[in-house]
Amino acid sequence: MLQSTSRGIQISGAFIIISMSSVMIYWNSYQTKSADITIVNLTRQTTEISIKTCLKNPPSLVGHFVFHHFNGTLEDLNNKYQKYKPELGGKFKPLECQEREKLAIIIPYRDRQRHLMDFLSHMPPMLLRQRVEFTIFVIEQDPQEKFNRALMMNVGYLEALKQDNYSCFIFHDVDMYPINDNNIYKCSTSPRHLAVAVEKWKFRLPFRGYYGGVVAYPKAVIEKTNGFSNFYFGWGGEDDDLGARLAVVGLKFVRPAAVYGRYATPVHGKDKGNPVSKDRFRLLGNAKSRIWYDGLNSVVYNVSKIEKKKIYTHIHITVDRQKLEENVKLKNIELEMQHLKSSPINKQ
Ligand code: UDH
Ligand code: MN
Repeated sequence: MLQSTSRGIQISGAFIIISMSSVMIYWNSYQTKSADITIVNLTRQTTEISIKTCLKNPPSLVGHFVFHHFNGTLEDLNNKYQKYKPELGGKFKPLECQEREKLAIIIPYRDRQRHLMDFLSHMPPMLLRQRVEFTIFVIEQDPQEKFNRALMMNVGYLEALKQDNYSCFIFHDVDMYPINDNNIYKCSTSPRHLAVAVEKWKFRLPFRGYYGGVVAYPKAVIEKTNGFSNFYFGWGGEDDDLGARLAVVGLKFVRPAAVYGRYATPVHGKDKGNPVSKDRFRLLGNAKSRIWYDGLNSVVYNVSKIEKKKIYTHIHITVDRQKLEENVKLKNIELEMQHLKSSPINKQ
């Protein structure tokens, strides 16, 4: 690269651009030691610089930015994002570089059209500045049963993997809007809790073990914890359950600094179909013992419709609570039988 740069110094005209690009790129690669840069066809007439791998902290980041409520239509957003050429279903790829990680953003959803439009307006520009390759999946639970946020997360994970081999999953409330793009939407080997300083909690953690709002999980960790519990119908408890699962498999959440993990949150009331769960403390009491049979390996749901929109994928789900709870119990019995069969006494 240095050799190419010094050749650039010999020529005139395009010289300044060539040398400035080279200097900038050199600075990036020095910063992260991971930039994979090729300078192709360096001649007097044409200079093409292709950056192969996206940087973790690209120079396009702006730091703090403002959340604006959006009043337009989905069609307006389709037009706005057309220049990024998202694939059908809303797969966005950075135009400037190649990103190795594929991110699925999973939104548990019901009847929050206004919040969803704000989300779709606010998120892609930030994610594109961060050079993330991403798809937004909205997982909508039909109205017949109480809302089950964690169940929608399990469904989102399984359904996203049917579409592509995503390696990173961010489970995201529809009404939380990041306002600092140094809060990078990529995965590390540890799971990360991103909603550290949230407006509705006066930009502080409400309590130390708060894992609500937005979490980033690499695929391998979700498999380890058997996803999320299927039992939390109604509001509350399911996010604390995630913490319990991680403790069982010996992992901890890490967090970005509070100056980065900042979120704007609109004020809203309680949703009709999501009353505070009376079962949540009882469920949390045995969360650690349920992890092996209550999760991805026992979830039951029905996909009623998949809409591949231009800028996101909308999946409609129906849940039969009785069937689901029966299946989870059956899984428990199945695993106990296997355990008994493989115990040393039975092997003799
Ligand atoms: N969600 C929906 N629809 C619902 C319920 C929940 O889409 O009917 C999703 C949505 O992504 C939302 C997330 O689940 O962001 C979390 O639900 P929430 O926004 O109700 O949770 P929050 O922690 O609780 O914001 C606010 C309850 C209001 C009580 C205010 C009194 N202090
Ligand atoms: Mn909310």
